[in-house]
Amino acid sequence: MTADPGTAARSGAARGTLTRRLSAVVGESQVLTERALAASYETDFTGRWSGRSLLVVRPADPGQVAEVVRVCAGEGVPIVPQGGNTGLVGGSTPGAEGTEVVLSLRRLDRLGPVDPDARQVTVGAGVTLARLQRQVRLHDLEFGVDLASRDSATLGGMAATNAGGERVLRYGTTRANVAGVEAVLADGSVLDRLAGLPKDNSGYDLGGLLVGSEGTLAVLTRLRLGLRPRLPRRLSALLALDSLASAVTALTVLRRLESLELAEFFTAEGLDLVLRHSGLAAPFRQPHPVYLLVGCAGRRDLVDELAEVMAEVEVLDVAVAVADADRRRLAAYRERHTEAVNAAGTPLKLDVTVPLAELPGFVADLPGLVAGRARSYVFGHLAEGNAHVNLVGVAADDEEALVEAVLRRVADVGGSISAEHGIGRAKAAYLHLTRSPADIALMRAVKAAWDPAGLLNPHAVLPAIDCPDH
Ligand code: 2HG
Ligand code: ZN
Repeated sequence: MTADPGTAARSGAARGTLTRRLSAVVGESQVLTERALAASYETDFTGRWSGRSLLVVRPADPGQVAEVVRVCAGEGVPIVPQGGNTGLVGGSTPGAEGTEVVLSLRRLDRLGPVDPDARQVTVGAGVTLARLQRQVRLHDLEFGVDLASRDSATLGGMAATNAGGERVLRYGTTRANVAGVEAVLADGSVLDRLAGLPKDNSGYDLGGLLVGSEGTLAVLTRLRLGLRPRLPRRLSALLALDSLASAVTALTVLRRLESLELAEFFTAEGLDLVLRHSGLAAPFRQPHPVYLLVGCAGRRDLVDELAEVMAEVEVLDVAVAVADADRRRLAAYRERHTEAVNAAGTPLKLDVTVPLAELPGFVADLPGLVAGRARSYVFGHLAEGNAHVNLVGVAADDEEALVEAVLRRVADVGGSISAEHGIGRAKAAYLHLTRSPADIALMRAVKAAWDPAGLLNPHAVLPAIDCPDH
């Protein structure tokens, strides 16, 4: 379709005014209007979510973010906030229309001093997880959340999406590790809930509501994060098992270990893909149906502790690692799934969670459900029943039907259509499968209260229209 030249000229003029006004706030070099410069902000890691921005703006501090939001609000221009662009549900990339400003928070990278008494630290939204980890380690402390994209994922993005990751079974999701937030509201005013008071029952938890709101209610600029003492001893083990049901049984036993902090599952198909993609040597002499990567951290001898409970676990094979390099090698078999799947083709990613008792049946049914329509790779976080269903080779005209089939199955067994990646654009149309009409109506009312003009990440989370089968 050819654009009406009149409309194009008008929108070109509007873009020129916006560019000038934003340049006055952040400096000309931080407003990216050229395709080549904006491109990396417009496409996600998988290549599935690719759009066009009106422009990309890169403020340096919370004050500039407030000004940028004020200018955009004044011009009626929608904003898509973006952190490290590691999200997987199209929640931080623009749509195809070229009407949204991408607001990159990456330059908000101030890392405040660690407060060893409160065990807290204040960080800019653009600080990466890996940088935080390095810094707090110097104080013998650590941050509870860890995930494979740690080198690029920013704390602002992690809070906005309530990222989960590998250690939720011990330390909870990002929500449990955020003590306070600062955010710019839709009109450019600032919500300051950064004090990090462990007790504060003075009314609604406004900052808490922003965690997991995916940039639809406000723009997170700074975070007060809770830290924990660093545990000196670590151990990883890779268990080979005959089925996912056996992995669930093994987990029940392993949970007696106070030191347990991660339990990640993957299957023979996924490991085979990782080995072919990475060139890593296989962990065992022969392949096995299911693998469980276990991680422990504590103060005592973890090898003895693990050996004690392992006597009750039926495994086909096991590899144990204590030295950092060996632990990293075992972790790579699980952590390199995402890149290996991506190399196999642009995946359809369904990050779902089902009650743990339902997980083995759900995963066993998947190949039948997608037979002849996709290759499926499933891996994830066992304790939360969180399966990352990656479908490769899906025909474009079958995508919707396939997503719906899998997500309906999730709903049927009492699960959630998003465990940890969020709803973004990818799942908005399916929200009604696991959230009630009353839930969605309340979410819409919350959205209207925070963002009356609907300019903050307008296409994320809430479906554009009410779904018919409500
Ligand atoms: C993980 O657990 C991430 O590695 C990404 O949540 C999952 O690639 C995926 O589907
Ligand atoms: Zn995950």
